[in-house]
Amino acid sequence: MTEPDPFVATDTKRRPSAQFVQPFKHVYKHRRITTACKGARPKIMYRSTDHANAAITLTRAVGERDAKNCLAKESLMQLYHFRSPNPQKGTFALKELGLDCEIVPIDLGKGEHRQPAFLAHNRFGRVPVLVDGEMTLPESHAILAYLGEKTGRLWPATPDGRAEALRWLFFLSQHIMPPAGEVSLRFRAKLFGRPLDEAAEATIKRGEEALPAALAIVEDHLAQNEWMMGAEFGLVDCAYCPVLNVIEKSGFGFAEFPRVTAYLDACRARPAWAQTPRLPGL
Ligand SMILES: N[C@@H](CCC(=O)N[C@@H](CS)C(=O)NCC(=O)O)C(=O)O
Repeated sequence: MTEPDPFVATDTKRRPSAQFVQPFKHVYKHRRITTACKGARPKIMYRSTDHANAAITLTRAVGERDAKNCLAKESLMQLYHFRSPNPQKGTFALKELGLDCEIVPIDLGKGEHRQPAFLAHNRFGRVPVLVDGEMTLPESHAILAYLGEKTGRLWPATPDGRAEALRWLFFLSQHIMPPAGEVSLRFRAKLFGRPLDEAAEATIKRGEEALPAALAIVEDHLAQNEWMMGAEFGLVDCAYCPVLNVIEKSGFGFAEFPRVTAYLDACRARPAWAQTPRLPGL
């Protein structure tokens, strides 16, 4: 006997449109999710071997509009991911927050980030990208801010606290990540077994020369603060840790920056970091 096709509703009275079901076809393979939906039975539980089944069940129960709202609210987020520093900010944060999220691997080595399927999520062809319901969000720091706003955890509650968090995320983007990207050419060359030519050596040197000024700011900040936002670990630390880590793993010495060294060790000692996927050598 052939398996019933889960994408074809047998009850055609309230059959979901193909347009509604289509986006769910490729996701939610092995997850049990619970959905509470107003107007349906108080709690509809389904094993979501595919999300289309859920869409069908809910549509039959409450009609397509409510089912759509319900699923959008209850759906798992998805993080398009590679085990490199920028996506690691997202996975580290998700582990710290204890949030469930489907990790969708994008293999940069195979060029999957340049395929139309991924470019539809981020025209710039970079990971991470977070998808939450109708929202598609590239840029690691925007993702951290979103997770902070969405959960109200590991993120400041006051306007000045939030501005301070953004200040440190912008500082990282603007003043640390560009030279970090340059020095990490050394790490990438080792990872992919490629020799460094003269131009690459010059780029690495430029990064090594630019980093100390920015790291000195972080070093001074850490004189008064255990974590980037003060006494409590937070999402801003989820951004700094993978970047400082790749700088160190690229052979840049932190000897001049003992507080940065201790801070990085403290970040890496967190259980959530141990669970954060990483490339060999990171
Ligand atoms: N500003 C972006 C940078 C993202 C980024 O450059 N990601 C790298 C992986 S760590 C990437 O996707 N590289 C692919 C490429 O450069 O083609 C962010 O913070 O998310």
